[in-house]
Amino acid sequence: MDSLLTSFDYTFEESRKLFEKITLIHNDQNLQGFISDIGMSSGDYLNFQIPDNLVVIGDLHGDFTSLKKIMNKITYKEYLETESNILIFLGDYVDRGKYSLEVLLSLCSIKSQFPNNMFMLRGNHEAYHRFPFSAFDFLSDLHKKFGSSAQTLYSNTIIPFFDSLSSICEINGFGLLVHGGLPIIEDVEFFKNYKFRLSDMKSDEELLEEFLWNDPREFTDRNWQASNRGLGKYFGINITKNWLNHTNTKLIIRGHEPCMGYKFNHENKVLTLFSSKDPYPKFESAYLQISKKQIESLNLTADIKKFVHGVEDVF
Ligand SMILES: [Mn+2]
Repeated sequence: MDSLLTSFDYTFEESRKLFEKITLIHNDQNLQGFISDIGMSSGDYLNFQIPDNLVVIGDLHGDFTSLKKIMNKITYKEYLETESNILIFLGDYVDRGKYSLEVLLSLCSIKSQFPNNMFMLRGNHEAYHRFPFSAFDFLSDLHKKFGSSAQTLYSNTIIPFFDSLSSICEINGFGLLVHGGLPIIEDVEFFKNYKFRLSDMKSDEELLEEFLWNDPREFTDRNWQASNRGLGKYFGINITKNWLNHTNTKLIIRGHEPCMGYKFNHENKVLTLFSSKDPYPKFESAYLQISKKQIESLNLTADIKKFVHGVEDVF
């Protein structure tokens, strides 16, 4: 586990090189469209068959302690040695917590060791340059660490790294993993070529904004309403049911909202995971670890809570 701690000692040059290395890995994977026997990558879209084991981690927000605890609990090196085991992060690595850079560099270091089965999805906090918001502290953290070179590192290296992150992961027959939530899709024509649409969101601002910013809400008299966040929308259960029906999946797994580690919405068809604790003392942190067998024998999506583990052993 100590290799994660080395992220605290990275110099400016080492940080720059690591970000550039991972950006290249992402761009290569997207170009080749192939990751492993069970996965493919195409632009913003990752697509897997159900893996032998799946670990999903929610928002970290600069919480290095929670990251380290989770990596210890899953014994990540042994876990990732087997390429059919997949580890996916749901985005929001930076801001709010004390160790945004260290969390990002640790994740990049894991990705460089296990490029084919560890994946970082993009959160709204990794898209500030596309959809600005007020709580973006990451750049000022970089200034504290690297002084006047911070802006160059951010503009020339970190923005291209953020842009290289995929935003969506679909696991066939199981679910969709995304940071925020479902976009408001009311025209069923969308689903005829949805995989293509999901792979090319660089040119579809609205779709990307909604995947990164939307939240589920419990209303049934309408499909959506404006979000209090100022970006994205609140989506209702009809949007969720429609998506799952048309994509032959059972569940949406997303982060984006602090909660007591996890919560369900939309008749247990939307699972929220939140994995940050230090910046959110009133909430709990958790992660999902589930095997292929367990996925295939899930009768009710609510049963997935048996495989959600508290980072602090609170449940
Ligand atoms: Mn978020």
